[in-house]
Amino acid sequence: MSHWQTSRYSIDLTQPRVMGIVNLTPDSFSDGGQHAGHAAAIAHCEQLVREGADILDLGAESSRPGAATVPAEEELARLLPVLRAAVTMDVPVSVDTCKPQVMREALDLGADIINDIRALREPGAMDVVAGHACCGVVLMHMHRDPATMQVQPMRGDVVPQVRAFLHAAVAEALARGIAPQRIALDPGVGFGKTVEQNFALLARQAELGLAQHPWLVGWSRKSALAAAMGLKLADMAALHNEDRVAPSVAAAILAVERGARIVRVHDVRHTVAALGVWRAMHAQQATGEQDTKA
Ligand code: HH2
Repeated sequence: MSHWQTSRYSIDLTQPRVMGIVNLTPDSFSDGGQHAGHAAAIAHCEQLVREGADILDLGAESSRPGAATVPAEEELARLLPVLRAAVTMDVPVSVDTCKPQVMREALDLGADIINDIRALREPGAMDVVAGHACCGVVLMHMHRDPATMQVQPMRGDVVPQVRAFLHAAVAEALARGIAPQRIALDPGVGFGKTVEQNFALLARQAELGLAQHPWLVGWSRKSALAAAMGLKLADMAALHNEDRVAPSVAAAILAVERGARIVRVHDVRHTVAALGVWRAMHAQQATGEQDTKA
């Protein structure tokens, strides 16, 4: 798995990649409507690309705990004007959606990746992705749905449960003719898991297996990080964005160190800088290993 096949790009994963988040929702928990205006959102896409984003991820429906769904027409009205501009920016563009109608229109406009927090479980979603020649797809684990996931989070050891869920999702996608090199997987940090369960998924990321697919992980600004900062869960939402950068970047680097190939982040500039340090160390490790062999 050195590359991820997407509509227009075969993404080289020999280096970890940064997926920059562009939330087009007025109710997003992290940037609360800041980019709701199309022009501001397009400018934000351009800024993330300048900062070194390898992929843009456009989402027009919030999935924060308790969030309500929006009709497809509204999601499309928020998404399409920004997507039209984003596909001209020379980076792969992902669309974060669960709805088959939104997937179809996004792919028709040139989107490269469908990022589905419901792992193509909505009726018709699998048909759209399977019907496309080569778009990439992210299959993510979510327990229940955004409206209810934190009311009754998962129980017990999440690692085998997440592995079994994603194993089944991949099997179904392959059976429907989606080529394996198109599929990336995501353990779904914060989607129906307790703080401890989220950190178990980080600590034991390697145990998730399914190594023939790249892992994409999204720790950015998630409330589970609040516990590590000595805060109550609810206090994370009240924090200034700049105070959420350091824990988010730390979690992204820990995830990469445990094998993640793509990190989904709000703070692209800081994550790219931190990955520079990670890369510099690994380059020396590789050199050292070669010297030892010589
Ligand atoms: N997290 C969110 C949304 N989409 N997609 C993937 N693959 N992985 C994630 O962890 C993930 C995701 C929620 O975060 P955010 O986009 O910041 O918030 P909101 O959904 O409220 O806009």
